[in-house]
Amino acid sequence: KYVGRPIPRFEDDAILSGRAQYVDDIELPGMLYAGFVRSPYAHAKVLRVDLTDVARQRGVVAVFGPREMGFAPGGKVRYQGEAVAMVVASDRYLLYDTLEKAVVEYEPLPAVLDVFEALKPGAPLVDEGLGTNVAHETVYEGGDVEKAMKEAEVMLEGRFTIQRIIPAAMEPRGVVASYDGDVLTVWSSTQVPFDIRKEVAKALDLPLTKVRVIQPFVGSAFGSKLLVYPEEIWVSKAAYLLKRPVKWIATRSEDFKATTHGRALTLEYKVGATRDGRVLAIEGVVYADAGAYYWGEGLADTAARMLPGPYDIRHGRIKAVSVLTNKTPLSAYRGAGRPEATLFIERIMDRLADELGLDRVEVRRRNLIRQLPYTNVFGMTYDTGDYLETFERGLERLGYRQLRSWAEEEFKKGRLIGVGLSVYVEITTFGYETAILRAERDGTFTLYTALTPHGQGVATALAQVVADELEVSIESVKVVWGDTALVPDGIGTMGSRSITAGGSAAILAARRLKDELAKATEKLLGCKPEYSSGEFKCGGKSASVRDVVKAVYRREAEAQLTVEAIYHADATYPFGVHVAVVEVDPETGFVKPLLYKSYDDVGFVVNPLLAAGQAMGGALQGIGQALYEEAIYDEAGNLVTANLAFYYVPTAAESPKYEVYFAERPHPSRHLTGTKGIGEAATIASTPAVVSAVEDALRRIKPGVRIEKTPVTPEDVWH
Ligand code: MCN
Ligand code: MO
Repeated sequence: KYVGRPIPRFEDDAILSGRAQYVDDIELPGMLYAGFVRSPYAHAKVLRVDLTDVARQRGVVAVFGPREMGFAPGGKVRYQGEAVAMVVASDRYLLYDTLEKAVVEYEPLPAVLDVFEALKPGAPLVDEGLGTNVAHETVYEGGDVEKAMKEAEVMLEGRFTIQRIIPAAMEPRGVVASYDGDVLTVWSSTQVPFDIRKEVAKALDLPLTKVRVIQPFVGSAFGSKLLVYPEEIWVSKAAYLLKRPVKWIATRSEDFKATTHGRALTLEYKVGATRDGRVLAIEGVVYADAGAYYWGEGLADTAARMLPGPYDIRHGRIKAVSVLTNKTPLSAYRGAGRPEATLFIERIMDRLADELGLDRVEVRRRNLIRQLPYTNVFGMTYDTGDYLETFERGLERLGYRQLRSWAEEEFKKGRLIGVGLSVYVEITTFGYETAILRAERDGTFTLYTALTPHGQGVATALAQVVADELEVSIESVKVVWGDTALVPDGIGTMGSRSITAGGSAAILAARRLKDELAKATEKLLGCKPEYSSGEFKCGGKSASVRDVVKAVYRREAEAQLTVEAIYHADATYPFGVHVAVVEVDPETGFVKPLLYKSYDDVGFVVNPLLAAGQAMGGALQGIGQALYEEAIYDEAGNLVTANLAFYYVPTAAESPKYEVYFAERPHPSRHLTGTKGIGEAATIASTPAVVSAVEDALRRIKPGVRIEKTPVTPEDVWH
């Protein structure tokens, strides 16, 4: 059995040795380089784009303005960094010089940068055609809020903002496109090759078969590469028109402005509870600072629907509102709506505990859902789990009580240490996924997946799953991903769905292949065989998989040696409890994360090494959200934090010590793998745990202090 074992990623050799091919490693003969002229204004009419001077520059092969490519729709730009022109040159260095020669005349317009300003009557409109800055609005409702609020003995009211952040994948976005006169091939640093194929085919009016999209190695994405971006279309179009390969690689600052941002939600809430700490009702509004274009991200909606979290809250009404502003468009970032919901509800739980003089653990214990499956007040059905039991075992395993008394002891010695706690339930997996499995002539197997891993090590996990199902050695299973020419369709790696949706598809394919091989064996041996460990046996005779496959290729028997499976994987909900320990330096205001411990019930764990890696990396991103990262704009709409000198992504130096545990009594999902996703869980749980820890520390010197925003900066610690 390979499932359940900490097998190192077989992807690592290529990555660590520098042989893995990323999009910028692709060099083709006659390659041209594309660059974009981007708006310095957050909001402006584009009066004139004159590229005649650019076109005359040495090395420039083609220029494209708004008319050719549809830049600046409606004759205006809506955020700093929006493209207004594209230049294609024969040399990358000449290219950047020539971009500066573009003449663009703007008429600056007042920019609106704050959600609440944008909602005021008379606010500048980001999209005049819409007639309002509200791009999307839905009310989620259940139970009887009015009645429950009347019964409530305690009322809390407040507002909490989780800041806008920049996904900052190590590898910026980039595209290469090449047209050979028949097929247009596009390589992109993406999570969604199948979507790109669809959109490029549509834009160029080509059949799907004439567009091939390849996802090379991708240096992370964190959800920021799950949209089809305009650059992917523009670069494809340029390559198609010019009949030469074209490459575009974003610079870091360009990537910070032209790749979607995340989070940026505000909750206004009213909570009604009993005096003994039971939450009866929650009511409020979640606002998303959606940026300049609403690309249907639905973040406020997910946050609203997941707001009750793992707690049994029977009455609720939350309005989700996405508001346009003159900033980079908002979209998914690791967790996409669930980190926000979890931070909000966990802050509320902490506050309720404090108001009632209850222990933070006790408040949670009293509100946790008792019986699964459970449909929350907004219609989300949590599938499996035993929250109370997992919570108690988790606290025990993480040594929460001991950590608290240790912090107490250290305080007597002059150290300011805080211990924070968070509990979460989150939603993972959706849609279908495709797997194709082929038995090769030499007795090995190739799995083609439509998943698009970009750091998770999914290929290794898929090999484990397939090797177990076929009862063969893992060395005989090769996994191939990231090419629309090899799999007909699929969705990709996102929403912590890969091992659950794609792994289940792989198991389904393996079962079908075994059936096919059994059919062929029956022909060969003349009896119905049993299969075990790579051997078919019946009536005292036996044949190895390899023999059977060979016989089929020689046409002595008949079977499909390539099978396809499509698996539909509904949502499944992991649950967990996390603990963060921080040290606060009241002099400098710096917060040092010391220790991060997680205890997750993600169903069966396929590869504990990979899953633990996800928990650690995920936690560090949530720590960044809690303490360091923020996309800051000035009043004019300039992105101030436009490079890594001003935008603080946590590094190994800020990393705490991690301890990762998985529930010893997991509650599997109903999918073939029995897994639930782990890819986002720690990002979801860590921000509230860290904020709670900082507050816990600060209370020792400032009783009653309450943290109501992220990030918690040194300035916040002082004040
Ligand atoms: N796994 C497991 N057992 C489980 C669940 C998962 O062994 N019960 C393993 C899987 O085999 C896989 C990894 O853990 O190797 C994550 O699996 P899964 O939870 O299915 O999530 P996905 O593979 O679909 O990854 C997507 C998720 C998301 S949505 C974001 S955002 C994110 C994340 O993964 N972006 C990442 N982790 C990232 N890690 C890296 N390095 N880079 C990113 O961009
Ligand atoms: Mo994601």
